[in-house]
Amino acid sequence: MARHLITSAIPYINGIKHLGNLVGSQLPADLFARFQRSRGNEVLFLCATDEHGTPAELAAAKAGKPVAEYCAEMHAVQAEIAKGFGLSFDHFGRSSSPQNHTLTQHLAGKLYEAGLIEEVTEKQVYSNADKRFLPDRYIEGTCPNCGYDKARGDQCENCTKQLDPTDLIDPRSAISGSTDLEVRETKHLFLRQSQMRERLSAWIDTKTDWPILTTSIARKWLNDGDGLQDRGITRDLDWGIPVKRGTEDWPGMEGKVFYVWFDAPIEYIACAGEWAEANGLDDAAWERWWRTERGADDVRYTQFMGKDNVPFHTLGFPATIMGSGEDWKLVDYIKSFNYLNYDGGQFSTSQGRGVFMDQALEILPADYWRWWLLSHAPESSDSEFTWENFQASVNKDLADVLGNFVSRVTKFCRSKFGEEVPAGGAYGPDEAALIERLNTRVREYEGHMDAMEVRKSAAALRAIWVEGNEYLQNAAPWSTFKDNPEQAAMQIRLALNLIRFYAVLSTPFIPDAAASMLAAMHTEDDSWPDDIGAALETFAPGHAFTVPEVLFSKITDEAREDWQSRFSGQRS
Ligand code: B3M
Ligand code: ZN
Repeated sequence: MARHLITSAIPYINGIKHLGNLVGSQLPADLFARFQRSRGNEVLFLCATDEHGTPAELAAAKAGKPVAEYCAEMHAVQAEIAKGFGLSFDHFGRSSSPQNHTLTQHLAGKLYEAGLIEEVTEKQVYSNADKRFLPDRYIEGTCPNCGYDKARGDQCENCTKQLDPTDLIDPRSAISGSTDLEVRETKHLFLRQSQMRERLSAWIDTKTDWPILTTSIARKWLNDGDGLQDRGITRDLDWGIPVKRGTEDWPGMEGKVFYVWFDAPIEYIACAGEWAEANGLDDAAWERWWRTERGADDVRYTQFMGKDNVPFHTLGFPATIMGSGEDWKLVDYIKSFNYLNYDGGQFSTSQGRGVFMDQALEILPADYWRWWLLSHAPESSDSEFTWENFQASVNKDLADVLGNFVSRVTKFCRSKFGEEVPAGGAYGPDEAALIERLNTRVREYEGHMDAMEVRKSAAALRAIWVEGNEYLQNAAPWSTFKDNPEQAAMQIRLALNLIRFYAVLSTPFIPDAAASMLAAMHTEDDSWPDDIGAALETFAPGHAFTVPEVLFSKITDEAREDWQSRFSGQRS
């Protein structure tokens, strides 16, 4: 049995995420976690809210709440929505947890001992109007790289370039809008990433199986003139993890906190500790996932994230854990995604453009969204959500292909044989041929799922559903029934077995519908079909079932138009 540690990029606390965020990290991570569990592997799937830094402070200020209170509330909100989408985290933690405080301070201490942290007196932007230093996102201005006029002090949202606040052209305070800014001296800690350039480069070179998107971004940062610079890991903020080395105070760093991008990835580790605590387990229980000397050597660790997060995961976080000199597990595979666009433009949290996770669940069940998003995941390039495409895909794939199959088979059986698996006949050459085809397709599906080829997996699954429809169409039990009821009974028995088989295979994509299918078939047997023939003889004659409610309703043109106009403007 393999052991999979799986993490999704941890979403910022500052509001509800849009569907583009979802498909770029949490959702494909869930697909992979569910698949590995279905295969009988041991999985620890972790996610958390990213609670520090300027995004949290700004959002709390906007909501008129103390930041700790705001974070606690938003964590609960995000956890609830994640549940609504069927995201099967083993734990949904918080980067503000005591575990993360301790571990972040501990790792900073180790990096300091290893000579990888430098104390630098630097010049920073100070706002006279706001009477404070303005780090990162508290400063907006024009990007020196692409000219975008709403670039933030840490990164340009438009061209993804990482920035320092002092790089911005025409800077202004994001708090007050004031341009009365001056540069003052203040002391900060820098992680000497540049010292680790060769080690990181050699490590990336071994990752020949990683998506090009991941390695090309990593190489760009390693090799560009401005690549792998030493990076400031402290900030002048109230909210965050106080700067300490281990448990000791750090002289000169009073009142400062670690930079959010320093402590956020460390939460991947701390979250395992939170998971253990929440489940009454001891330290050994989580360390076997994270410490190579305590069993994590045989763990396969996969991270999921959008492309803008790749530099921090290929370079920043590995520099932290390698540099500590301790036996932390390094990531084995980074699956990264391009962007999902929305109806001719970009999804935007700041502008409230597109469909957000809470709104999506208000209008349709999670599985509709899961199916569309995963089957259109922005893997090799950016992809686009349009309402027409969404409607077509839901209506065809889910309603016509899968839903209709389940409904036809169960209703036909009920009308001719009653609500139980009928006896009579034996599988013949047509059934053997179907089993053969399904065998090829299921092995192909497994291959794509193992490789995290999300779109190809969806296409393979759909092809498996189509096989059932084609079989039914050719077998035509509704006509065989007249002359040869035994033959029709056998065909329907196979089709009823296919419903369970489809539920099992489809669970990673559409868990709620799959659960309804298993419930309709009165079974809890969700074992993976290693042997297709055997899987299609699970139900003995006489096994009872219930005709289920409609699995997927079609999206009407009226509903589509209604949503189209409702979501065209700003989120209210
Ligand atoms: N919170 C950015 C994002 O949500 C950031 C990811 C942290 S992963 C350690 O896209
Ligand atoms: Zn830019």
